[in-house]
This record gives sequence, C-alpha cells and structure tokens, in this order.
Amino acid sequence: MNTIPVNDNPVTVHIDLASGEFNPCMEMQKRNLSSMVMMFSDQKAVEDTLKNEDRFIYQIRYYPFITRNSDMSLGTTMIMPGKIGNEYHMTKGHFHEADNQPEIYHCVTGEGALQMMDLNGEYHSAVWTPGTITHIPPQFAHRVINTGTTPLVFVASFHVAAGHIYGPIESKGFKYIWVEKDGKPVELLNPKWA
Ligand code: S6P
Ligand code: ZN
Repeated sequence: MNTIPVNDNPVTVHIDLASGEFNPCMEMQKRNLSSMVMMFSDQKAVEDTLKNEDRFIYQIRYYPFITRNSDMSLGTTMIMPGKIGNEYHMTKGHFHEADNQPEIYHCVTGEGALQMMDLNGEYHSAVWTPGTITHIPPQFAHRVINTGTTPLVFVASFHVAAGHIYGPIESKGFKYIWVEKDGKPVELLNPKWA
C-alpha cells in the first residue's frame, strides 16, 4: 500500500463509473476464486472451476482522505458477471471491526443485490440498479451480489478506522444465498443455516 498523505485541504478524485477505475488510486486488491473458496455454497462447483482456472471475481480500489483530525475513505468495487454452480459472483462480505461504524454503498453500474445481517441473524436485502444507495448501519455484515450479465460497480464510503472482520461470514455465510433459478435470480435459505 502507498503511504497515505495527510492533507487538510479539499481533495477531488475521479471514478470511471463503467469500470470502477479510480484516479488517483491509493490501493488495489483483486479477489480470485482461490481467495474465497469457503464463501460459495456449492463446494463441488468451486473445485471443478479451480481445476480449469482461478477465476477473477472482483476488484477493489480505494482512496483514503486523511486530515489531521478526520478520516474518510472511498472505495469502488467491480464484480464480474458469472456464477459458481448456480450461485452468482459476489464479494466475500464482512463485519466492521469497530461496532459504531456504518457505511454507504452506491450502485453505479449493473444489476445486483446487497445483503446485510447482524450477529443475531437479523437479515435484510436490497435489490440494486444504477442509482440505488443503501445505508448499512453499524454491526451489520454486508455483501454485494452481481445478478446481471455485465460488470456491477459500486462506490463505498466509510471511515478508514472501521476495519474488517471476515471470520463469521467465512464460517457460516449469510442466512440466504442468491442463485439463478429458471433464468432468474432468487434468494434461497443457505443450507448452512437450515
Ligand atoms: C469496506 C467496504 C468495501 C469492501 C469491498 C470488498 O468497508 O465495505 O470497500 O471492502 O467492497 O468487499 P470485501 O467483503 O471483500 O471486503
Ligand atoms: Zn464495509
């Protein structure tokens, strides 16, 4: 990661809405299937896909805005269209480490859904098209699913101090999974929660 400059003056950046490319960009991360094996429910489909390719699932780009007494960050995520078995490509999903940290997600390109769940299993989802904005309250894990046939791009606004916790989602997932059935996206109970 590049060194984050402290800058007390206004900063302007540019985002390409079709690709999520950030200019300037401070950090980039690519997630391929091998880095999120446990997130998909059809493990046989994961294994079969990995025999052929370590499929590129999504790309994250960040720009942190740090002043002497505040911090904000913008991130873009571009999720490729596709499925593992019948389950659509998605982000890993995480809780924030700090329990008072919300986040705002803004869908700018593509079609999909956002799922949110707290530690008690209270579950919500929102269907996304370009222009949809969702406020994710503190203590709700969040994951985005690309249910379309083109890349899905969204912009995330959060505090750098929020942090990430992936463990609970890695082990049990969200209460529901998004799969294709008869050519359409449907939300089904996750077998791990049945
Ligand atoms: C950070 C924010 C996003 C995600 C990104 C990838 O709080 O929610 O920038 O990090 O969408 O998702 P994940 O679950 O792989 O971190
Ligand atoms: Zn987050």
